[in-house]
Amino acid sequence: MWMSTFSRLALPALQRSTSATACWALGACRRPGRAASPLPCCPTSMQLRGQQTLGSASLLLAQHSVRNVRALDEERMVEVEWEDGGHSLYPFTWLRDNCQCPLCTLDSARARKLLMLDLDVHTGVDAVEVTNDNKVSIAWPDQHASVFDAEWLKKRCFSAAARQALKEELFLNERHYWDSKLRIPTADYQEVLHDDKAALDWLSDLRRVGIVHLKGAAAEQGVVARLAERLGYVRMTFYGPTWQVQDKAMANNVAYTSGKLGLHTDYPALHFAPGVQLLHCITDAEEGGESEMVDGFHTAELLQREDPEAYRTLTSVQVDFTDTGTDYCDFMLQSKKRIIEVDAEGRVVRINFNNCTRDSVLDLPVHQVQPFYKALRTYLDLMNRPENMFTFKMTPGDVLTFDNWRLLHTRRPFRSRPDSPRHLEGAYMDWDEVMSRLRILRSSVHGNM
Ligand code: NM2
Ligand code: OGA
Ligand code: ZN
Ligand code: ZN
Repeated sequence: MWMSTFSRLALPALQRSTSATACWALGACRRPGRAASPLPCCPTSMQLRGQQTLGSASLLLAQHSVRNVRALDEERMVEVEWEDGGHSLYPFTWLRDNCQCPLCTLDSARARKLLMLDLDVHTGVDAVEVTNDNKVSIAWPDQHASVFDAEWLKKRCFSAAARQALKEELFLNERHYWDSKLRIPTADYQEVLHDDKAALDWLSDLRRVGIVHLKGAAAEQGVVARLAERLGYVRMTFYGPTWQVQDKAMANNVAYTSGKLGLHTDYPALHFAPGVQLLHCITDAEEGGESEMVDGFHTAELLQREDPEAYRTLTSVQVDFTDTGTDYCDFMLQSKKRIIEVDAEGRVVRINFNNCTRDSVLDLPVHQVQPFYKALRTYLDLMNRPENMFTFKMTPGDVLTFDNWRLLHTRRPFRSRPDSPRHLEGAYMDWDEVMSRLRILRSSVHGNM
């Protein structure tokens, strides 16, 4: 079960994205500028959860067919009128650019062959018509002809609702925020290796909730490598393709001691930090060593509400990170990161913080130093509140898989059994590879979407 504590604050975003999907499914694809009622077919929040939303959207989509087409020469767009009464607009240039014929597309690569150099970005249209098999056919002034499939066009409708729905289908950006009451999503290690539906559920939960507990692996090395191979490949770093978390003499990383680690994301010293972490317990501690996990996106949202000034500081100030040593090979890393990273629309996309590798070099005007510490401390205090922190004790055979761009994690100090030191094996992956596998699994489990 992936169901977790639902942040009240997470709901508005969820409603926005999913109602758009529903509108799209119902064919409410409107012409830009034409007044559409804001959410004409908005279901209740209880209907909105899960990826059935996407599945049902695609099923309904398959029913769309074209009633009529016409070229709007003034606007330089083709207007498609759908059988259900909705309309979509497609710019001439975009249609010519995306001609699906073998001259313009290399089918074996599913990629565009047409060069920008050969695209007339001011092209007109000679004629448009609906074919007998319900496709949209266009004759171009340069004697070229294109034929577009109705479903293909419908999916690429430029309305805000359709774009939002397709974005959600492609990127699954809808997140379920959680706190200490998280009911951690669980999956079986053998099942995710051998069953596509189980693997799809694992990755969907990993994306949406940010953490999944895999049970039932052997207590020996090789498990995280096997999981990465199931999905694609590991993200290599200076700590090797996989790495052993143990209390080591002359440790080259604070994680390789038996001490308490503060809440951190792994590897902010890399400008492109690993997106996903796989952490497998081979030998547990006699005492201590519990994992504490916090939803960095949820708590960033809480910070924005409770202390907007601190939020502004952490989303704007660049902090230096550093990591020097030898492991897979020798390394001397420097990076500059905002601790709370937001995208162009101001949405939080990544948390970057490890106090062990935060550099003493701090490239700030001197008067910004104290406000920075105050903001950081406020965010960490908020995250360390018991109500925001989920605590978990790994036992041998457990694998924690989690979103390293979103979660912060800690380990409590531990004492090993005299004859069997605590041992975790870890590996990183990147979100591109994980999302790639998720999309492939989704199309094989649910049919092509
Ligand atoms: N390890 C576990 O940011 C960090 O240095 C996190 C990385 C050593 C690969 C620890
Ligand atoms: C790490 C880490 C957790 C643990 O190695 O970066 O967070 O439980 N380890 O040892
Ligand atoms: Zn063509
Ligand atoms: Zn870590």
